[in-house]
Order: sequence, then C-alpha cells, then structure tokens
Amino acid sequence: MNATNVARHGADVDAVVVGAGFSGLYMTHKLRNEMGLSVRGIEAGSGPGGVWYWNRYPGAHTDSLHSIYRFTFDPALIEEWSFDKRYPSQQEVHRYLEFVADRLDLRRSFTFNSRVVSMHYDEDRTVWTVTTDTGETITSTYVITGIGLLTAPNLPSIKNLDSFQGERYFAGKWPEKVDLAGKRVGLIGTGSTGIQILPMVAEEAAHVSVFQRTPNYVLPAQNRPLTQDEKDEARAHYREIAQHIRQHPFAMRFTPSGLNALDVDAATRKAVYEEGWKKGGFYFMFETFDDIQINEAANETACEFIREKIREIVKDPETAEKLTPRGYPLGAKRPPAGTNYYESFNRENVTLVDISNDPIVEATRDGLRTESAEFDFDVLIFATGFDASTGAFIDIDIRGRDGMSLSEKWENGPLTNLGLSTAGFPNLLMITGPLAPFANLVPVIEEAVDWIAACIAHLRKNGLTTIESSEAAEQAWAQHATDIANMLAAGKGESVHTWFAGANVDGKTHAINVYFGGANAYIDAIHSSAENDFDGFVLK
Ligand code: NA7
Repeated sequence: MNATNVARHGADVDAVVVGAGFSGLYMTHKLRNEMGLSVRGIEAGSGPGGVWYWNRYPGAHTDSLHSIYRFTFDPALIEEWSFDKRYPSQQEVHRYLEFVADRLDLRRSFTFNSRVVSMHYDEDRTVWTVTTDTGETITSTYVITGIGLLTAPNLPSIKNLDSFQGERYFAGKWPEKVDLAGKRVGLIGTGSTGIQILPMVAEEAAHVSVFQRTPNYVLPAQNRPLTQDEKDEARAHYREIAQHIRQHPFAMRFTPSGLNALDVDAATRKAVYEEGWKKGGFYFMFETFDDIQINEAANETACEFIREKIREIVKDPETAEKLTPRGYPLGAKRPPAGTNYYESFNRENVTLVDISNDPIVEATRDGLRTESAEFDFDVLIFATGFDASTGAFIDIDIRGRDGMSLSEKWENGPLTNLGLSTAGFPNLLMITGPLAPFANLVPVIEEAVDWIAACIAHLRKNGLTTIESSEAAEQAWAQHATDIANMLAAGKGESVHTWFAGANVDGKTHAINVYFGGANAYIDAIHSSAENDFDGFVLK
C-alpha cells in the first residue's frame, strides 16, 4: 500500500525513522506498508543492516541461536530464508537484513549515507524538525529511533594516541578490507568483540598482543553449520518458538532445568556443567542450574568450573592465571561466547598483556607503553566497546518541549517508561531505548514496534496529537530497573566496568541503563499498557 495520508500539521512526513537495522526496517514496514503512513528513513550506513552493517570485524557472529534471531511477523520471511550457521555470522545476518529490506521493498523509504545530527520539537506546531549531516531538514509528526543499544563507540582516551604511526581500527566500524597478513597487531579489549576477533586475527597476523584489563568468563560458542533437519525444524515450528521465547526472561529458547547447583553433589554438578559447556554459549547459563542467576554461592560453583576449564586449556600456568576471572560473579559482565579463544593463548604468536596492574600510559610512534614495558605494532585494534544504550541518543542534539536537551535530562542516568518514551519529548518514540530489556533483542524489537504502531493508530483514531511518558511512570520504571539489577549478578558489575551500568565509559554517570526484570515481564508490561489505553503515558 502506498502512503495515503497527507502528513498532519504541514509536516513533510508522518514519521521519520532513524536507523535501518532490525528496528528501523520493521517499523518502516509497519507504518508504511501496513498503515499507509508516509515514512522517511535515515541511515548512516550505505545500506540496511544496523549493527550488522558496522560490525564487520573478523569473527563477528551472534550469540543468539539462528532460530530466535529473525523476524516472525511475516511467514514469507520464514519460508524464504534459512541461516547456515547455528550462530549466524555477521555476513549472514547482514545478508538477511538486506533480504528483508528487498522483500518488503523498504529501501526506497530510506536515505542512506546520511546521519541524523539533530531533532528539535516545535510545541506550537507539534512537529519535529530532523536535520542530517548532509544538510537536509525534514519535518515530521513522529520521530522513531531504531538506533541500537551498542552503536556509539567507546574509545579510551590514550595519551598521545595520534603519535602512533601505524594503522588504527575500531572493531565496531571495521572497514571493508583490512590486510593483517604478516603484521604485528595490538588488540585492546577482551569483551564479546575482542574474544571473537583474537582467534581470527591470530591466524593471519605475525603476532598479536592482547591488552586485557578485566578477565572475562568466556563460554565456548560451539558454533557449527546447521543440518537440513535443524533448518527444517526451525521453520516448521517458528510460531511455537516465537511464543516460547516471549515467555523467557532473556527471550531465548531455553527451558529452566529445575535444578539448583547447591542442591546436588559435586559430581552431579560437574556433570551438569560439562553438558552445558558442550552445548555451548548461553546454554551454560540458562540450562544448567536455575540458582546461578540469583544465588552468589551457586554462581561461584559455575565460576569455579570455568576457572578449571581455563587451567585445562591454557598450557602456560602464568597466562592461565592472568586469564582467570575472580572477584565478580558470572553474569555481572555480559559473558561472551567464543571459538578457540582460550586455545589462542597456546599459539606462539599470541601474548597476553595484563594491564590491570600495569596500565597503558601512552601511545608511542610505534605502539603502546605501559608502566613497565613498551610494545611495538603495525596495527592497533580497539575492541573497547560502546557508550551503550544512551550514547547513540546523546550523539544527536535532541531537544523536546521548551528546548529541553535530552542529554541534560539524562545526565544522572536515563529515564524512560518501558524504553519507549520519555517525558517532555512528545512523539519521540524509541524502539528498545534505554531501560528496555537486556535480552535477545529481535523479538523484543518486534513487540516494541507493534506497540508503537498500535499507539500511533490509537492517536489517529481518537483525534489525539501527542504521546509521551508521564513523569511518574518513568521515575517508577527507572527505580524498578535499578532495584531488579541490584538483586542480580548484573547489578554487581560496577567494579568491573560493565556497560550495563554505564561504568565502562570515562566520565559517564553510573546508572543502570537496561532492564533485567525479563523480556517476558517487559512484554507483559507493554501489552498491559496498550490494553489499558496506554497507561503510564500522557496522550493529548
Ligand atoms: P565490552 O563488552 O564493553 O568490552 C570492552 C572491552 O574493552 C573490555 O575488555 C574492556 O575492559 C576493554 N576496555 C574498555 N575500555 C578500556 C580501556 N580504557 N583500557 C583498556 N581496556 C578497555 O564491548 P564489546 O564490544 O566486546 O561487546 C559489547 C557487546 O556487544 C556485548 O556485550 C554483546 O552484547 C555484543 P574492562 O572489562 O572494562 O576492564
């Protein structure tokens, strides 16, 4: 269906959608193809893909199983697409999103190679003015962000960095082609990104020095090609799978084991963990013992199992010891899933540099200097993570009612109702904005997009002009998110610089910026709000 409605209040379009990842693509489909609104999409990349467009670094893949990392709103998309790997690679997910954009004819609604730099609200006209870095200005009734949770780079401020004469790359903005063959590489960061990059780069480079500040609990992904039967099963049962994952706290295809680590003997415990390790990735967290999320002593048994694995895999005891995480629970940091990560440290051409007690002091012409040593490289890779959740919003000059700046409003931590809207910014709607769940995000995105579409339909049907969160509801939601995090391992990560709490970025306020109460509870909450005339939101 083509746009049939002239945008209201003299605006150029009904809706500007920012971003062409999972969120922006589905939102555009919903508003334009299903509801007939005029939509303008803006995307900084040269094509669709969102985080899967930018994160082209070697080894990038999902930590979500193939069967739960795709749209389920359209049976044709299920029928016509299968992933090839158990955990699809960046290339696969990128191709998938290109396929979705083409299948639903979405590209023509987007302007690519264009970045939104400001969004200002005019209260008299109830219209937003969106400006891009190409100098374009668009007015719109609604502005909807699909700008991702992990998009704004976190680049540490290293003294004299510009004096380094070699090549420099940030993993999350990896160029099309990088030749590392025969080069000496410095890799900073051992989160999900760094641990995926290392084994790939070590195959190619002459030498890799890995700069580690905090050791991680790295689970084995156990990635492999899918069999035809697995692909068929995922396709045949996609509706049940979609329903099942919406009832899981992390929107994943797991079933709690019904076992508690502290209720079984040591031999049983080891056997259960061994099975979880073999299955790989988040199976280890969610299908071994139910109490490891909530009981510190139970959690410690899982940590100890992983420490033992590190000692078994890594041949040099000193390196194994440096790689061993201690003093914080599994889940306080986002546990990465790797392939041959610990094994890489048995290679002749990989060295671990522990910078926890010997920090990087400055960059030199040829590399990096820590307090006690100098390291020379041809290439420096930053796998240092993201200014998560709020960062992509703060990078845009967003001003709501009376010129209020969003970055000033969120100075002491983000305030949203259900990650969808914030008071004082009418008709700014966020798809999984700050304080949306930490989970496998595709189903959560589908639910948030459906909620926003239902909300806009409700406004139009009832002759209403604006929606925004009530102040009381967003205060209550932020407090609830903080209270929940404090009860869980995820709330114990401040001391280990976790991005969950904004603690990974120099100078950022430490405040929880994702919701740990469960994707299932979140989905119930947004359904309940929609069913009760958008309770918690002010509609005018
Ligand atoms: P993460 O998980 O935030 O990891 C970033 C890594 O970079 C981590 O090891 C950090 O050490 C390290 N880091 C960050 N700043 C510095 C400085 N200043 N000096 C040294 N080391 C530093 O980001 P990823 O990109 O790996 O993963 C992000 C998400 O993407 C992940 O959670 C998945 O959801 C997908 P630290 O641990 O803070 O000591």
